[in-house]
Amino acid sequence: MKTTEIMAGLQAKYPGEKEYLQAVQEVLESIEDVYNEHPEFEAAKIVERIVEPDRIFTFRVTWIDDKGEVQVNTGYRIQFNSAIGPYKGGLRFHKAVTPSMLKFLGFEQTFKNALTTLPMGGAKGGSDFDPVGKSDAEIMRFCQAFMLELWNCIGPDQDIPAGDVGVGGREIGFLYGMYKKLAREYNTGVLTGKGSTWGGSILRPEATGFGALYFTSHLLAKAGKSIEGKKVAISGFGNVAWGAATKAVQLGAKVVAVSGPDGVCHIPAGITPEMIDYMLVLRASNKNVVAPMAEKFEGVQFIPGKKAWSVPCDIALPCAFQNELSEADARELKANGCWCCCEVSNMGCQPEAIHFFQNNGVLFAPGKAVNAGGVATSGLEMTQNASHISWSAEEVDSKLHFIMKNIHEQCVQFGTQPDGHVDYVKGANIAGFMKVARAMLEQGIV
Ligand code: 2IT
Repeated sequence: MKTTEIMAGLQAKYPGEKEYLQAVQEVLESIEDVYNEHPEFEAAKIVERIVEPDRIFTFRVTWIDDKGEVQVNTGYRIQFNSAIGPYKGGLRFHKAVTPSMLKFLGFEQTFKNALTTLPMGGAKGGSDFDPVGKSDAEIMRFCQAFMLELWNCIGPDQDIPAGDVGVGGREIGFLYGMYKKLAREYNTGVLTGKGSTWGGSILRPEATGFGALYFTSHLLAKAGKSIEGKKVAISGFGNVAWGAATKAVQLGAKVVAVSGPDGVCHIPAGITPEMIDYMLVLRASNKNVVAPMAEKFEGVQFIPGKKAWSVPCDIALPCAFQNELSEADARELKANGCWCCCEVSNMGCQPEAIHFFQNNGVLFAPGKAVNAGGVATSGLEMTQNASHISWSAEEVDSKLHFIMKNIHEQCVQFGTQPDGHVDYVKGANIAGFMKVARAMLEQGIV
């Protein structure tokens, strides 16, 4: 296998699918050497098969807004790979959603899910529906219309969606309510991220952020460092940023920045629990702005148009969107003293930013390892649903911690270079790939 050849083929076949091609390129570069040590992979065309989704559902979603006007959106579910378990992955509602975006996310999800140690295949879905400025009633009607098509493609043993950008507990509730009506299936297992009184796992809302900080702690410990007393810059203010800020503070770090599309809130003395709670209010407002935090709290300075990466910090945690951190941002972070970046958003860093970090002594770990605690806890929710039980916060948290420790160990096992340093990008990609590839090989040519 030659990455350049496979990429040339995919570029010709899917011109313009920028995010998908970027995600595939990163994985293939990492695994090329290891892959070529296995002629049985080449014979079974594992790479050619693993880069193509198993199937893609595309459907029209028609709904009526508060003014009585008919609105039309497009919905998707991409069932990417089922080699190690049923399809599993989130739904993204965002105006920029395209098949390319969801293909990149489904592809990443396949390897991420493999890293979790749980039996889950990869999937992703969503819609170009823009939640910004919508009322709760509009969000409900959209979710119901979306599920009218999606329900037939999913099931507790086939495909189990969850949240992602623009889809949180409120949306999962509306989606699940409609699914039950259509499927007449009441065993709660079909979606994860549910409310805790109707099948949801305790700690699922916090899990992506908590898991990211557990991973970061292991990475720092391996490098002989600790998070205590360090300045942390977080981008975003949604569910993932909220969980990350909560755990960072619990571990003794000082969160000096959270951000939104409108700018960054600089918090020199560190975020307080009240401000962390307020992030949830901002998310629920559907306005997609972070500026009101500076109006509400003293000690918060809002800088319009700036990213979190302009705030001096030790540790950068991208928690917002793909490609949110550019090479210029990476240079600014480094110049301001940053020495570690753990990517929490999916593909949050542009390839040039990752190369800059890696070549300039900034510790870096990729999203598919760092943020896997979210889907891992979804897996724990599935287990609880299937056995009709509910675990305590302590039980879920200790399982999540164990999983993140294990993911870190897999990265070290597969990513340690001859000079002793750990390449976490290679480690995560090779570990995830080998598990899925071996499973595909054992299941024959399908
Ligand atoms: O990117 C992700 O891992 C998620 N959005 C969570 C997926 C899930 O099924 O919990």
